[in-house]
Order: sequence, then C-alpha cells, then structure tokens
Amino acid sequence: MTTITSSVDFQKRKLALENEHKILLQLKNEPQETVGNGIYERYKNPVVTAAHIPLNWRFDFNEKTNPFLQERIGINAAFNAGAMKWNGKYLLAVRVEGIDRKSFFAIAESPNGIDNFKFWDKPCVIPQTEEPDTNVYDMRLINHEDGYVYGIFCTERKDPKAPKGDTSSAVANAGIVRSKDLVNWERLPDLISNTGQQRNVVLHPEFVNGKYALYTRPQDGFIDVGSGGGIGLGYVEDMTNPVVKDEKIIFGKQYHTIYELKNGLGPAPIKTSKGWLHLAHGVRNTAAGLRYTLYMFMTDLNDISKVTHVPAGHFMGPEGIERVGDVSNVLFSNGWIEDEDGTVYVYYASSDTRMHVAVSTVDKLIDYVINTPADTFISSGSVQTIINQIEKNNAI
Ligand code: M1P
Repeated sequence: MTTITSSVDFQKRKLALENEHKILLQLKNEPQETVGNGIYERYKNPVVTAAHIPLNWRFDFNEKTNPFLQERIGINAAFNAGAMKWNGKYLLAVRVEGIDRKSFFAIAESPNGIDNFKFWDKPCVIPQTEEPDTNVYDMRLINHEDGYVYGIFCTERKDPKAPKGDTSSAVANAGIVRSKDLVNWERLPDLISNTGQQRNVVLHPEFVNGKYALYTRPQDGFIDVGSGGGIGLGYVEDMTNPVVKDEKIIFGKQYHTIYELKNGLGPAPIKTSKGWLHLAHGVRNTAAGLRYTLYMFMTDLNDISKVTHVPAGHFMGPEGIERVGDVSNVLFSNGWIEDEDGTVYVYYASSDTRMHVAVSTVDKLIDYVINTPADTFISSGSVQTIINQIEKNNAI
C-alpha cells in the first residue's frame, strides 16, 4: 500500500490512476463465447461503468489542495442510457449517478458502438424550469423529423402532498429538452397530461397526422402504479406547449406475464418494412423484489396504436453478473441504434449499475418478433405451444 508523503508519491499515484483509466477505456470488447439464441449476441464487457467517468471530474489534481490525491467527487453508477448515432459516432446519453444519490446526464462516445466509450469533456447542462428538478434520469434521445434531437427524461420533485416525515415520495413527470448539437440544450415545459405521474415517456420519431406522438406510462403515484403502468399513446400539437391529448393505453399490464406490474417503453421505435419495432421493459413482483426484463413488440406501420405482434416472455433477462447491483435483478433499456447496414446495437443497463451492449440486426429482430409464439396466458397453452413445435420438427 502506498502512503503519500511526498510530491513523488503524489505523481506516482496520479500516473497509476491515469494508467488504470486508460487501460479500461481502451479495453477491446468481443461477443460472449456461447452459441447463443440466434437473436442477438451479448458482449463480454460492460461498455460504460462508473469507472469510465473522467478522472478530472472526480479528482482535484492540485497537489496543494489535495495532497493525498483523494477522490473528491464519487460516482456510484453509470446506467440507463439513451442512444443515437451522431456524426458517425455511437453516442450514449448516460444516467450518471453520484454517490450523493443525484443522477445527471453525460454523453459517452464510441467509434464502433461496442467499446472505447469515452465521455465528452463535461456533463450535460440541463436548463431548469421555474421549479428545479430534484433528480433527473433515463433520457431517451430522439432524432425527430422536425430537425431537433429531443431528450425526454424523468424529472422528480418532492411531493408537496407527502405527509410530514415522508422524505422520499416524489412527483415524477417527463422533462423535455431539445438541441441541434447535443451540447446546448433548450428546456421546454414539462409534459402536461391528466393521467397522474409520468415516467418512461418517449417521442415517436415521425409526425403522425401533423402531430407529435408521445408514448407514455401513466401511474397513480410515485411508487404506486395503481390503474396505470401500461404503455400509453397521446398527441401533442406543439412541443413548446406539450399538452398531451387523447392519451390511451395501447398495451397494458397483463395478469401473470412478465409485465404484470409495470409495462413501459424503452427507446423510440425502429421503423422497418414490416412495422415499428419496439423494445420495452416489463416488471413483475417476486419474493426477491421487482424483476425488470426487456421484451419486444411490433406496431402497425400505418397505425402506431395497433400492436400487431408480441412474442411471449422476455427478450433479455438479467444473467450472471447482470443480476447483481444497486437494484438487483433489473435489466432496463432506453437506447438502441440502428446502423446503416441494418445492425442493431441494443444498449441495456444491468441492476441500475452499468451499461452493456447486445448486437443484432433488423432482419433478426423482425423474425424474432413475428415468428416467436405469442403468450397463451395459461400453462397448458405453453405446453401446447411446445408440442406444436415438436410435431413440426418431427414432420421435417
Ligand atoms: O430500479 C429499477 C428502475 O426503477 C425505475 O423504473 P420505472 O420508471 O420503470 O419505475 C427507474 O428509477 C429506473 O431508472 C430504474 O432502472
């Protein structure tokens, strides 16, 4: 163990820190060595972690004011990132959580989408509304056809109606920013909807009948989902006055499924020749707490409120180390990137701690969504689905 007693020790420790960080940032990533499910390939290393945060955000490198070269600002986690391709680079708008429990956004950039993610110089500065956000998280990046990149995120403020002594209840809503360079963000008013609290709000990338279409996930309280907790769809005429009209649940929670407790959208959908591909999260309760998994569905190209295909069960569930973290047994995704050649990079966070990537293609995902058997909602139905497949195989 090194004890800093001199300037030489300070410099040694600084060099060691820099080396360790450089090695982490340059680590090559490769697919996991398993045959896999044919739908996607998980990659071995997490793509972004708390340790990826630049050293000069965390350490005061002035020997006079920090003689022991201590970490002055600790980072707890880097997860739930929005994603988009921008000027040929793969960007993640990462939810960075400090050890002070506050989350904020920071952009990390990679040349290839699978490794070498490096944070931009400074975290994102999000302008405030009249009522400052206490906490912000889970930004979706949407390159809208109106020419702006929108960042839709969850903003949380203390619930003014919470009883005295309740120091955790909050009111959650969708905060909205937009930008043309991803550096300077214009804050728009928060979403105005009449269906309780909102989290996991996502903007559809195209106009629908001249209006902005927003996927919502209304819920009765901050924790209490109540009658909400499903995927809604509503319309806004002008994003500078974001009043949601005609909000309807297009895909609700469903008894005895992976989305029986909460059901919310992940990133903005990908347009394909067969329909809009959606990635979403489903939550169910277990004796070990909430279990978050990712699932997919497809909506009609000409009617985005019409769900056309839903494979049974999860698309990805937590595996191995992914199962462990600050909030264990959680996979969450709010970002994916479709490349020009049809490759799809699915960015997902595990257990509210770190970011990973799984790689697929548009063709594979369409095949998965259209040809995977749907849920029958009862055990004997699941058995029949398996028997159908066995008999189909026997007939080959
Ligand atoms: O801890 C799991 C997730 O809990 C919340 O998700 P939801 O909005 O679905 O309730 C969010 O805090 C999310 O960031 C987190 O991953």
